Amino acid sequence: MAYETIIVETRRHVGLITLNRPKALNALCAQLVAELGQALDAFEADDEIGAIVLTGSEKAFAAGADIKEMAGKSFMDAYLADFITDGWERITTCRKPVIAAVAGFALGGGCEVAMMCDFILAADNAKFGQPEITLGIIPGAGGTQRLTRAVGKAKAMEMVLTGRMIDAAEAERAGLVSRVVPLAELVEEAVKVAEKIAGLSRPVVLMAKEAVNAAFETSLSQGIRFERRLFHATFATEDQKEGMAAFIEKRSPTFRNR
Ligand code: CO8
Repeated sequence: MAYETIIVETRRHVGLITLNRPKALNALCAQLVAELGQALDAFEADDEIGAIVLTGSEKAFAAGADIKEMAGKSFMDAYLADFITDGWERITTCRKPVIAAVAGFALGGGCEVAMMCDFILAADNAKFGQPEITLGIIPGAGGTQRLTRAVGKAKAMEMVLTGRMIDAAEAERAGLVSRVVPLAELVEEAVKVAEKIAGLSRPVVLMAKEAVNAAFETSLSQGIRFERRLFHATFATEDQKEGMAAFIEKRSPTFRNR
């Protein structure tokens, strides 16, 4: 598949997608969003791939939706085309884990795309923000919802109402990112984490991801019930037998994704 706005590579059992519109700081134009969706489809369908890393450049993960593309849209253009469902949420339907490796600016739609991933590893130069208000719009790809769930009302409200950016250290303190690493190590660290996940039992990884995601959609008691059912289901896998036997025999497990 020939892509023009992203670079797609495979590192062992990891799919690596690099947003690649450097002149526009990886602004998320329609073509990029469509290509991102195609690359995710391909990695989802590839049995060799166990986890996916999504990254940008050292200067920008993505500086938002493409303002030049959006500027002339009318309400009717946006409404009738349902501007946003068009591929934008594809990351959230991925069953395989997707890690965002964020360096530089992750603004507007860029911050929203990072938050759609399962977790964010940030470089020490990362900056997160929802500056839409300064353009006369509000976030439209989950910014008001996912940011609020991640950092709480006070910080989300300030960021969304003022457009203030937060740096990597503040993002880590607020719980938006799982870890901050030196810029030079970001992609390799993210790939290493993804390789670790890819080396575990695929069905059990999918169940773990599904269970954590249930925490955002259910009451505590429903979520715990859901977790319990999946927990029970892990005992039906060969990988559970292998994982526990390997522990008892003091050796490394070989998971067969069964
Ligand atoms: N869209 C289009 N082009 C952009 C964008 C963008 N979001 N961001 C940067 N660029 C372009 C600039 O226009 C410039 O291009 P050119 O050289 O042709 O003029 C080039 O990238 C470099 O940018 P700067 O010269 O501005 O670089 P600086 O280092 O001086 O500044 C900033 C970097 C601070 C990141 C600055 O570029 C900026 O403020 N960018 C806009 C950030 C922003 O407002 N993002 C939010 C966009 S709105 C949005 O994301 C809504 C999402 C809704 C989701 C629903 C979608 C369906």
